[in-house]
Amino acid sequence: MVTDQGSHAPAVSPLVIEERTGAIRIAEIISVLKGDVTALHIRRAFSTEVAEEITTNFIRNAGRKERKDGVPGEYIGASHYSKDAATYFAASENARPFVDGLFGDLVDPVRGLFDALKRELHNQGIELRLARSEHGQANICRAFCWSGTGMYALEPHDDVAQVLCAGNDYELRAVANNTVVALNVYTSMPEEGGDLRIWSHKPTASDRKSQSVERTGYPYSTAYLEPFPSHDFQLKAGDIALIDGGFIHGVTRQSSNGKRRVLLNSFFGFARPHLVLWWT
Ligand SMILES: O=C(O)CCC(=O)C(=O)O
Ligand SMILES: [Fe+2]
Repeated sequence: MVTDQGSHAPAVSPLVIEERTGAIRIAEIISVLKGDVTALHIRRAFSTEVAEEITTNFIRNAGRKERKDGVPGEYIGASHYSKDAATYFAASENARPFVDGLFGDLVDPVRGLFDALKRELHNQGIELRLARSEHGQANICRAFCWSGTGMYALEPHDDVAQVLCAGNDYELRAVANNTVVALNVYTSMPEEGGDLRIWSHKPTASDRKSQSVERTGYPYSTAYLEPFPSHDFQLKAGDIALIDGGFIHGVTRQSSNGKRRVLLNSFFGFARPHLVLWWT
């Protein structure tokens, strides 16, 4: 077996991909959570009417902001990325009314998935809950609309560096030792592009160091990614994608006229054998 001692070439990690149309099943979600499936794409997982209503609520939302951390895009909600726990949980509490405003009185796909997963894990003796601290509790999701104009609308990155680098005051840091699942729920998609691309590579700490992205996991260069095969998920409003966020992924260039690309996003994973945390 190849071990990573820093001097090895970055390893190819095989992608296990499942794509189909229809309702999402709990067993499939758990297969991503356990690391058996790398990426699960469910087409038409929820109705386009619900998708349209959430998109309208995103556009009208008074809490919609421009990102100011070097990642081009707009968002509603809080991100733990580069924040200490006190700041993140306070930001989560402040953003809650705006996150709730995305859904109004809809029965929404994120809460539906959370509740169903919570029920099944509970039957298995495992607790699922939102991450929390004395400063507050995470929200169920945040909403994003990426606006990068280069080769990618969202540059290639991994979602684990930011979890590994979370301070000691974060209970969610323990999830970095297991699969960090990213849940992406698409409510609006452009006519062209905006694919979710995932590469056959799960960087190690030394891989990140070699690319100077050990604290951010963002962005990986085209040259670095060149040796790795990739898979593109072509998405439509109403689709759900769950991926192992440890694999490098990004969003391809999108048509700039017409519909925006809007998604709801959350992370979850095992912090301990009997505890799954969920955060944003
Ligand atoms: O927009 C997407 O499809 C992926 C989003 C993503 O990777 C992230 O928010 O970390
Ligand atoms: Fe990501």
